[in-house]
Amino acid sequence: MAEAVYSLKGKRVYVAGHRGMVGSALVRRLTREDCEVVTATRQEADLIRQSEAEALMARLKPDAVFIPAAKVGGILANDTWPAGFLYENLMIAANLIHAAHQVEVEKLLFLGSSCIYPKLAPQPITEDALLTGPLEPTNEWYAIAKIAGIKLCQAYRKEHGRDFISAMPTNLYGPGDNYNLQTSHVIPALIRKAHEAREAGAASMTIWGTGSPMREFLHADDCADALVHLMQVYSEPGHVNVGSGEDLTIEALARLVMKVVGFEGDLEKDLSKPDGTPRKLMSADRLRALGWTPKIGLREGLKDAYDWFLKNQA
Ligand code: GFB
Repeated sequence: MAEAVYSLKGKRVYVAGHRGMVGSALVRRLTREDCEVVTATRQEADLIRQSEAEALMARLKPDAVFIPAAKVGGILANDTWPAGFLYENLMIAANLIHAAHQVEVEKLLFLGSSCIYPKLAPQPITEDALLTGPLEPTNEWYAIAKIAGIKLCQAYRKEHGRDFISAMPTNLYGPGDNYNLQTSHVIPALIRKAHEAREAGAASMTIWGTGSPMREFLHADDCADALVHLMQVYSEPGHVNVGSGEDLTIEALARLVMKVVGFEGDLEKDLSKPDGTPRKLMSADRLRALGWTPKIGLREGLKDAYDWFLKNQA
């Protein structure tokens, strides 16, 4: 178990993007720490606007900052709106990290994504694979913005001695996910498709692509727990992978979701849709060595996500 290097006790902690899936999981998780959580809605401060981000940070004067705020989406959204994914994510990262430096935030954790790694990185992907090869074209825009965020944290550490760190989570899912079939990630899409196929008594449901790409998944509550842990035990320039350490094919995932939802029809494939990167299993070694392991298995996590869907979206 790694030693604590930063205590959240009695601290004022700003969670940027608290209405998103990871941000809301972080706010839930932080209720177990003896700290004061502060947030702001987009109406109060649009983080894409530098003056608003700086004014907010000056008003909140947090001791610690988590940055899960981002424009996020699945493979099709990333591929369809490259300008939005690059511009908005660059602005959020630059505005918040610089503003945190201005108000002398003690500790900051920036969140990225496993898509920062080269498309054909050796598996499992270790942190040092960053910037060793070309990115996956469907999400290079988002990836470049997130790589810039990692580099900003490192630059402010190097030039100004700031304790700013970065974590790169794998594909996440859980309560509060986006269930819009055009913009969502794969898990909410499969849950919704299986649910609607079952309700309609359909003979089949359709997945995008060949079903052969492999993906690793982590429940948002596990992710939030790992982020709070990193905030307390980690203080290095290098980013840390946050994953479950296990992956499966999209077809196997679809069959598991069908079981959880109770849809017994066939699986069809829409080959006009992209597969994206063939595999992106991240090495979990660095995070394990820091004393953290996931607690929510995939089947259990899918049940939890489906419960949330039934209560909030169905
Ligand atoms: O979750 P997803 O959209 O994102 O897709 P990525 C994962 C895989 O599931 C792809 C397949 O191979 C999709 O083709 N898939 C099958 C589906 N059926 C569906 C469906 O109905 N909806 C969706 N969305 N996918 C994203 C990046 O990549 O991952 C982001 O674009 C970010 O930048 C995020 O990094 C975590 O894993 O391909």
